[in-house]
Amino acid sequence: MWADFEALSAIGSIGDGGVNRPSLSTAHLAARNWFASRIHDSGLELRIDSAGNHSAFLACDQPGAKTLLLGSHLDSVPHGGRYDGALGVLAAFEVLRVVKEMGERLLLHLEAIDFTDEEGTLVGELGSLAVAGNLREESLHSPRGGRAALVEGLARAGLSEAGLLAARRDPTSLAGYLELHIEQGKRLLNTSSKIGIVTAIVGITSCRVIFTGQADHAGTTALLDQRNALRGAAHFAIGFWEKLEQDFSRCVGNIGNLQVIPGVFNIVPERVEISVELRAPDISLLTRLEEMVNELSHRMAERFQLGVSVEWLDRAEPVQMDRIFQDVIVNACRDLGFAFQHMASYAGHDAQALASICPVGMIFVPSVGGYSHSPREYTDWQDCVNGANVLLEATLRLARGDLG
Ligand code: HGY
Ligand code: MN
Ligand code: MN
Repeated sequence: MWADFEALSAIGSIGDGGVNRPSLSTAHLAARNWFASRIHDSGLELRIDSAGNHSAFLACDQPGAKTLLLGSHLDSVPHGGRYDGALGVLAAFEVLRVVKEMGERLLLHLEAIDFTDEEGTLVGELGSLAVAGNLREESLHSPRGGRAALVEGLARAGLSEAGLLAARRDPTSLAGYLELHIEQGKRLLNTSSKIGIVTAIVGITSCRVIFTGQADHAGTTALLDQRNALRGAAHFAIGFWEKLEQDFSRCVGNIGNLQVIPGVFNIVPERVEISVELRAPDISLLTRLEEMVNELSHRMAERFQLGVSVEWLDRAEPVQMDRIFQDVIVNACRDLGFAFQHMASYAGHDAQALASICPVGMIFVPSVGGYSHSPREYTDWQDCVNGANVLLEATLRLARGDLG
């Protein structure tokens, strides 16, 4: 697993410990080709579905058996870390290799899967939504990464929109999904726990807030006469963070990008596009966050005589992890002697998309410094191995029908 991790980390490496493997980029496709070749070398069956999801498959000999999915994603955020997603795919792959070596007759087929575009540089949880049958055509027409990027990525990967929409799996064929992932935060660090057992994943929604004003000469137009789109956008941003601090302590929000048009020194900005992402542990809080963005953006537009539109993009609902799967992970931790704690995830994961069609469970290991989505992302290798062993133990328990 270590050798595979080192080899994979070199694909799309940016030299400072991070990787740049946005979904369906040449670096991401190189990582997928590497994964396919490793699957071939392992003697496991390689499967690639019409959403581009890549899997290693290990069949059991039980007629009519269901499949237990294990995995995560090989795509990364731009200039991200080398553990996010990659650890989960490699640990799942290692579990299948170990089970194959053991030669034990299990009750479930096992599949180690790499999902397309978990990170949302194109759509978000694209491959897992496709498998769940919940991918909407509208998501492909106005994806949060932009329509052109999606079309180019699909063409580069030899995929099609029709193929994405046809990748639905029969839910009755799945026994469930288990994912090992780095925590991407600091909560495990300050405790004696070696393992996090995920109880729920927050709901995530994103939007573009677009303020429109009037381009004018920056030198001859007095501030009071300006319809300055950036002024409204700036007051919106400040108000957004103040509201988050004052009224939404259990939520998180981010302004990830702000485009100023025409964006030159001597023209009053006539248009500003703000990329906003909101996350909340339950649906009522997520709705209140959305209402706050709508109200604040329209109030700032009125104050500065601007036009405003809020384009809501995809919304991933908050989901609960399966109780039985959580208990199986608890028993695996106890078998292995690892201290653990239950915790919600403020990061989105493919498990979120699959929760609508099968039981899901997630295992967290500590992130040093809590860093993630940056080259500083790091997890001690022993913690990676601990997580992989918990994944193996939990998989064996589920595949033996040992849910006690
Ligand atoms: O953004 C997230 O929470 C995840 O890393 N895709
Ligand atoms: Mn991830
Ligand atoms: Mn991520």
